[in-house]
Amino acid sequence: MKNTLLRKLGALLTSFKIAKSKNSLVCYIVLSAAMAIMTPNLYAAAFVDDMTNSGENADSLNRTLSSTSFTYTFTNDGDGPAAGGGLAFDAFGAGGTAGMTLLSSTFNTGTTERVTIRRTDLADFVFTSIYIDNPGGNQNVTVGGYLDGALVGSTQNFATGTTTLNFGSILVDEVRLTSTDFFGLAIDNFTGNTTPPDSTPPTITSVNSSTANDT
Ligand SMILES: [Ca+2]
Ligand SMILES: [Ca+2]
Repeated sequence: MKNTLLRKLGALLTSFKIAKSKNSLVCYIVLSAAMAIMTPNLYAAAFVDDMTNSGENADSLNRTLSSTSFTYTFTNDGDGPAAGGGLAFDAFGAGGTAGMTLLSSTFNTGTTERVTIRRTDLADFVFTSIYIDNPGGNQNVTVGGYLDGALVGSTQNFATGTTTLNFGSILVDEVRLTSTDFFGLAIDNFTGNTTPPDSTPPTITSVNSSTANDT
């Protein structure tokens, strides 16, 4: 009777150890998968450039957004930037806040000017939206996201007035604004994420059991 009881107790302890070990293994696998999924996003940082703390007028400006440097450039395409700086900071942003104004050097609708926004290190990022204030009488503006020089999705064209152009978080390495003439067009609230989402499926590289012959 005593031996039977001991055997039952032993069997119970053994099954308890196995269950505990298996639970540990399940926990390990779940945690590993969770870490693999979460780790790439630890470095992702949403950003919004509300154009504050600027005050510069230049053809090219670096702005630090969520610890990442972005470069705004009024290129030499078309008539190029106005003398003294094609990118000027004014208070024509959303709701009368600070905004960045774009100025072509000459009024000539036969040529197309271009302003680009890129990470300074030219790495990919996520582009979400940009606010536009294009005064009445101005030429239309076209905005698009590009990756390795190729258009991502579609460009959006806007005439005059104010709007926020939303691109739904596309992976790009360049945002391009073009117009046959930039004259006082203001941009503001350039938003996105500094780091592209990780498209690689998570993998578990190793699994260790706490006991032998128990997997
Ligand atoms: Ca602003
Ligand atoms: Ca032009």
